[in-house]
Amino acid sequence: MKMARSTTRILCRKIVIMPFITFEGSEGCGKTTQVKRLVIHLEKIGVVPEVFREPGGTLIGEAIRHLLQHSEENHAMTPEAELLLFEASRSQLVREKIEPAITRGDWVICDRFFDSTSVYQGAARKLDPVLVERLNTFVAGDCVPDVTFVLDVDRATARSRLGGRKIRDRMEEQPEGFYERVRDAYRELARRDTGRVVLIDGARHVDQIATEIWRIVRQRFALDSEIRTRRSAR
Ligand code: Z5A
Repeated sequence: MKMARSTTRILCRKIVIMPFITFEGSEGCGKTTQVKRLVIHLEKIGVVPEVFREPGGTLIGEAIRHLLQHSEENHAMTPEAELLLFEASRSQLVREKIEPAITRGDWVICDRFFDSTSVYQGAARKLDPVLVERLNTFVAGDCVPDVTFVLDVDRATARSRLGGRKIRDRMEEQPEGFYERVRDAYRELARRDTGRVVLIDGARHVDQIATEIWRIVRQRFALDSEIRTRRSAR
């Protein structure tokens, strides 16, 4: 199954563009806002992407999301159980939604993916990073994003943006050092994987960030020539 999808993808890349794009960063960095902005840009050129979020995106995934974030029982959750629940949600999402969408030739955008696990459970929770990477590979297989935007903001900025939220989830109740490790780990990821991961200054105005992301997407997936072709065909 995985090999078949991979082959299809390589063959199809020459015929249709079918990128898999993920957004990452600490809570309140503005990911969800930028996912919506990118969708608007894409829809304007006739591309309707499939959009998912993690944890969640499937019936099982949404149930796991509730267990992880808001259920009454979750205060006793161990870091190991948390890791496996995030991976379980992703396993469901990859097989039920992402792989079929990519195979159909759809664009896929995901609000968080396996980098969140490397950063939150690996770096911030300090679980064995080698084990975390093995689980990520086991679950995602060759479903690796083509480009990952990491929105980088400091803690004060993120907090001020989330200040109005009345309901805080379990993941938002960590000590400050936890969030410092999250930010550092995302920056380190961007330094290590320059081909895939793009660090974006998320402290700027929403429009500026959206413009930069759209420019990068157009460049990476050769959309400018596609847009010109469509215009001249009108
Ligand atoms: N987690 C994990 O530990 N391991 C994993 O493997 C996975 C996840 C997949 C998911 O939480 C939690 O699970 C997350 C990581 C963990 N926890 N933490 N901490 P979630 O899905 O509920 O939420 P989130 O992913 O952390 O995102 P968020 O809190 O919803 O924020 P966001 O998507 O980054 O930001 P936003 O919703 O676009 O913006 C937040 C506010 O800021 C909003 O009012 C916007 O209007 C405003 N905003 C956005 N951009 C700007 C700019 N540029 N300027 C000013 N204001 C802005």
